[in-house]
Amino acid sequence: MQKLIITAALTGAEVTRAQQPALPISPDEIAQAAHECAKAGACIVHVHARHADGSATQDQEIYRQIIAAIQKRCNVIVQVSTGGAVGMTASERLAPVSLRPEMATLSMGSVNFGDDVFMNHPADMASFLQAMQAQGVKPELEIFDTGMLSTASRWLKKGLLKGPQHFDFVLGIPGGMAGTPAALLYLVSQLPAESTWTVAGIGAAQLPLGTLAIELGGHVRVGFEDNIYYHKGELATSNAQLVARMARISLELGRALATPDEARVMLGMPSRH
Ligand code: KMH
Ligand code: ZN
Repeated sequence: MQKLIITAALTGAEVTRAQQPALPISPDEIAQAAHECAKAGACIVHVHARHADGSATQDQEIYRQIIAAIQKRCNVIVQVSTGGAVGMTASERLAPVSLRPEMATLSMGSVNFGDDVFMNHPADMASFLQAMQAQGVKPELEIFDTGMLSTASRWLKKGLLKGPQHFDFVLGIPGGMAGTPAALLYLVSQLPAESTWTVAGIGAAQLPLGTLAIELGGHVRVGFEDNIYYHKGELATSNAQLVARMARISLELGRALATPDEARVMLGMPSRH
């Protein structure tokens, strides 16, 4: 089995300080959290920017500061969000990609998102992919429901996507696919050949789906974007605490952890530029 790649989704666009007092918000706090997660075993950090007041933003300058602050501290792979927050325009969401981060997310379709709709028009998705390809940014394909995986397969057949792809199954969003083992097993059964995949279980699904992914040969995403608790009713003290638990489980199950450089090779990415 491949070594395990742990992604830490540090901040997200929705969680507030009121809900999770340890949520990193400023570029320095995000970089500090990234460094702690890297020390705990994470190879990728999925980042969202926030204004100082905590509101979500895709401001390029804030992303630039976040990326620089992380790279000053550690060698972790920085993956920027192009999902941003519900309601943002496509051009707003795409802004951090021109900074040429190593990776960026690419949502593969629209989905109800709690009481909102997370819109991803096919034309916008295609233009996001084109921008990533032009800038040498590795996309991580975000799958919230089965039709999105079919879209990715179609894009592979058409040659829009080329070579082995890395997928993130985001399971348990109200409106998306459920955070259950059966849902994960189905998605894995539908993956195009040679794909790599990770799972982001939302809320209480984070721990069981992460553990299942370790057993199945997939990879794992944890962090405050998806889950703010360590146990039911007990807030996690940091993103790194959630990473460390996954790292421990993986090692207990006999699966070694990838370093960021090993993850770059596994994901077909160039060494750090
Ligand atoms: N905040 C969500 C609406 C991504 O980062 O690419 C979208 C999201 C996905 O978080
Ligand atoms: Zn995100």
